[in-house]
Amino acid sequence: MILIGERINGMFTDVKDAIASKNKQPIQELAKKQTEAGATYLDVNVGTAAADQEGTMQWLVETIQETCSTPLSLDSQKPSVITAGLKVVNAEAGVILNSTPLNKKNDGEILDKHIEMAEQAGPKACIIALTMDKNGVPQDINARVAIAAEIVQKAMDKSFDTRRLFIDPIVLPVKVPNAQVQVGNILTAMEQIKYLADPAPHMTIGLSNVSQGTSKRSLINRIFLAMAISSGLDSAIVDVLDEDLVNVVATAEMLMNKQIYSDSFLKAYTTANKA
Ligand code: THG
Repeated sequence: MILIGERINGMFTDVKDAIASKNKQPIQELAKKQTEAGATYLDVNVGTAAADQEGTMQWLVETIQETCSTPLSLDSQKPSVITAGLKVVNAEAGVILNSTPLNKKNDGEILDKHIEMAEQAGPKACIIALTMDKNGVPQDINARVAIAAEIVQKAMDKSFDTRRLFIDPIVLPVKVPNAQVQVGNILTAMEQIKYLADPAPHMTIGLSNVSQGTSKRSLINRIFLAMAISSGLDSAIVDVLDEDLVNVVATAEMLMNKQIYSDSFLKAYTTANKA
């Protein structure tokens, strides 16, 4: 399972404050802690508070890279913010261009641009493409799969290896009125999306979205993660500092025969995955 640490996101007040005061220490601490907890990539999202999103992305990337060599996932729906991040990122060990919709009313064919940018960034650069287009986030299974098919088609047309593509069916909070049905829709969509290409694209989600505003966040996150792994999820943006959540990943993968059972399977997983 490819785990992308979610914590360096301006949505969290500690990160927002660090950005506002240009205080490197909390950012570097979060980078190191998430790496030790087993993050394959660190998501970097400037949030919405910063006035200069491009400059903030560069400051975050440079600040993290001063202490940590874990590959980064540059997270923004604004192509100019991704471009800014790519100018300073070390992409040798990998980088993800995260939160790319197929296309957008004001920014045009974003996925086309991002595939070119990923090619320029290096052979290990990947893209997380959202099943989202100029009409917004689809609300049913077929529309999600149809957009995913267009995403895969674009990658194949441009000879972009489908293994460098992560498809994200967009998780909505279960608490949003009338959105509860979306959780099941996402699982069914994932089961279909993985057959769109051979080799299959990766499947990823922003796990914590599902529990936003609820009273039992970590329980909901853990159960949904296990269900999604059973539906083909092989990557997720998660709170890797939640040790029980990482144990869910190890257990689900063992139950799906992706890791051999031994009495110490939890320990074996964490030793293999922790830096
Ligand atoms: N798909 C992709 N990328 C994504 C998302 C996605 N990136 C951002 C987000 N969604 C995933 N990351 C988070 C990070 C934090 C939270 C949810 C998803 C979160 N934050 C607290 C909240 O809103 O309640 C912040 C409050 C706090 O604790 O300080 O839940 O879906 N590709």
